[in-house]
Amino acid sequence: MNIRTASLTELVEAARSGDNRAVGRLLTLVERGSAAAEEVAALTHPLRGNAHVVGITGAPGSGKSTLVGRLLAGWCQRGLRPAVLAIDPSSPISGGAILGDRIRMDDVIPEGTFVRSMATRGHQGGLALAVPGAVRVLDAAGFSPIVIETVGVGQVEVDVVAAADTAVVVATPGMGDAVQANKAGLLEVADLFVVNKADRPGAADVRRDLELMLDLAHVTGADTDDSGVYFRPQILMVTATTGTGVAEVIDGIADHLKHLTASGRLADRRAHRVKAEVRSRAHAALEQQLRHSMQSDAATAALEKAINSNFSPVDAARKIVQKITGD
Ligand SMILES: Nc1nc2c(ncn2[C@@H]2O[C@H](COP(=O)(O)OP(=O)(O)OP(=O)(O)O)[C@@H](O)[C@H]2O)c(=O)[nH]1
Ligand SMILES: [Mg+2]
Repeated sequence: MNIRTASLTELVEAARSGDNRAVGRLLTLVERGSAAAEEVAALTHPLRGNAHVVGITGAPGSGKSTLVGRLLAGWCQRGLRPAVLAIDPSSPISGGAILGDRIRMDDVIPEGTFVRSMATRGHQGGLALAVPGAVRVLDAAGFSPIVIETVGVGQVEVDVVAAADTAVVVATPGMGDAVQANKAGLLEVADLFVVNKADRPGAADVRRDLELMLDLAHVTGADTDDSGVYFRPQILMVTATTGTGVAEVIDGIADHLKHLTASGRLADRRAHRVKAEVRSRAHAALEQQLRHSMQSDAATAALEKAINSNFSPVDAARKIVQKITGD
């Protein structure tokens, strides 16, 4: 099959039968956005919907990529077929990493796994559309677990991780990570904490800080969901560079999936994910209409009037929205 000239249906078929080049091509289309991305999203829904989606986040340089490389190897040993979507905040043009010493995923990929970086800058429609689309392609191709690795700094990145089945937050000694994670809202979304670089001094302090914050959340009931289900995230000490503690992380991730299945929460999380994607797609569609509508004569006239101040911005905005909704 010629990857460049194949139809989207052929590409999806090929991806499903294990052709990783087809998977790569589909992910490129999803990443670019536009009509082809929408068609891929439609063709891959709901082909399987069984993959265990694992979000991993942490500060720059906390060792996420090193950890993910270890997890991939461990999963492969257990007969799984994992894939990774690394959401890369660095510019695709400069290729510049935030830290000079970061691990390139290429260096840690075991055979049989699939790893893909997705640049976030200049992305049409943004991560909110690209990530669910990409996850569905990987799921259709039969990969599981599917890891989404993000640098947990912005709200969008936190949302991406929160939308996973299992959210793993990586903290390290000496960076005030527990406090930072709390501020970023990561404490609420975490299902499992990894204290990485446990070979460094201060790791026990990070653990203690996290325990205290979890205790506090439990006392206030902030950690218990609507149906009263309580799951206390484990805090695992890891040295990703040597692999110490990685087996426990693999077990912890599997345990969390068992909990989700047994408590019925898995269906809720997946429903939440579909809802979030539908919302993002509707949002993008409306925004496009708005852009279009802003160029209309009526919008130009309303803007003109608002600038010359005999028309309030509220009225001008209403007028423009009316053009879209027809009210
Ligand atoms: N001492 C020690 N160093 C580690 C450990 N894990 C990772 N590192 C080092 O930390 C540095 C950053 O590791 P990465 O895996 O690139 O971290 P990252 O979180 O993926 O970084 P970004 O993708 O840039 O956010 C590298 O030099 C690693 O070798 C660990 O357990 N102990
Ligand atoms: Mg990394």
